[in-house]
Amino acid sequence: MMPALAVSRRTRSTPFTSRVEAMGVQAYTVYNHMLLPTVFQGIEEDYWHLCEHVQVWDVSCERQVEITGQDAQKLIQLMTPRDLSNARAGQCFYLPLCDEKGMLINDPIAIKHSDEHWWLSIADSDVKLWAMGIATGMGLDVAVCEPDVWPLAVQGPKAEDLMARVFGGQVRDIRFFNYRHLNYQGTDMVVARSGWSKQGGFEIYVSNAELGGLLWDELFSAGEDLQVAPGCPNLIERIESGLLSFGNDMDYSDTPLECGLDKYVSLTADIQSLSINALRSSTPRHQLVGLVCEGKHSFTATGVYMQELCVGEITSWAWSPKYGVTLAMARCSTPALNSDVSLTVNSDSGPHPVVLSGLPFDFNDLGLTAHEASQPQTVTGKL
Ligand code: THG
Repeated sequence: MMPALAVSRRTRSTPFTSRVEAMGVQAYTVYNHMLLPTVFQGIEEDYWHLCEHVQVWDVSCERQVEITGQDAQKLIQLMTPRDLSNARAGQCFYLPLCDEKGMLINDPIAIKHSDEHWWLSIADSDVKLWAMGIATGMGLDVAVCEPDVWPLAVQGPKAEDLMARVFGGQVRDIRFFNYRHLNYQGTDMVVARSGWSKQGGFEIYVSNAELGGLLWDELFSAGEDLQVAPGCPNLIERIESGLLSFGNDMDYSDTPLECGLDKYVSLTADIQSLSINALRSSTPRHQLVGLVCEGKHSFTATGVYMQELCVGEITSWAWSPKYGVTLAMARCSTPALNSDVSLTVNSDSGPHPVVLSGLPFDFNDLGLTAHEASQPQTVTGKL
């Protein structure tokens, strides 16, 4: 039997927890000291549903770190090596946050309200403490806090139709990684086109706990014929889509240049960022890559081998029912990646060869075709 998670004030509940439990959540993880559902019907059932219909996700654990004051933009720029000099209100930005050695601290979505007001919608690490430390140490004119805002994600191909029924047709005009202030029952809410899946959708930054319950219920009644269901970030979908998980695929010991986040690092820009000098002179020691393994496996051991030599470790993996292969993300040493020698991993059934891929996976290039939920799954690639 799986041990249960003992919930207390330290493992914070959310305004949606009662709904999530009434609708059959099967497991939680703890993220930013808060409950995050991980399974409803089953990982594979949830996956197919997400790819075909629409789901409502309690992602309240994506806490907001709010930075306000004269130096707000200055502090945000110090925290990230991504050039934000052209950032406008109404936009969201995926940001690596890095320390003075160039090591990752977190990878939030930043929401710009104005030069003097930003939110960082954080992954699982204590960004508020780090931001407060920099602000105090450098004497910046800012206030840093974690306001009570609970993101609710609406994800899947029918997400836009469902959102239009609840918030009006204006949601259709919100572009990817942009947001608008929309009124819900007299309360202003930030609604962005974003979310931790590649099936399309929105995130509602719910700023009133009581309205949160109402909104949850309204999304479910308005979406009945769209087969709306409760969901959560899905392991299979996010690996297929190449979305990285801080704490799993990268952590405090990686630079963004070692995780394929190069396009969010503005190496040549003239910016005041704590990490930019270190990143300019750094040489990647390892690289986060994709691995594809024929068949359905359980990677209980995480080593990646070049003959007898361990040259890397698997950071996340999942069986892909759509492509009929097991996919993994792995952190591999740079010299091993530049060699022609093939790589192997160990599963519950012994050693297996793997095909190396960039991230996100390019399934066309791998010669893999997508199967629908009802089709038999066979491997057809050049694996
Ligand atoms: N939504 C919100 N907050 C979050 C997440 C989220 N905080 C934690 C975590 N997720 C942060 N990590 C990511 C990682 C990837 C993306 C979003 C958040 C993402 N990336 C797109 C991609 O990789 O293609 C687009 C990035 C871009 O190019 O701008 O969406 O999900 N509120």
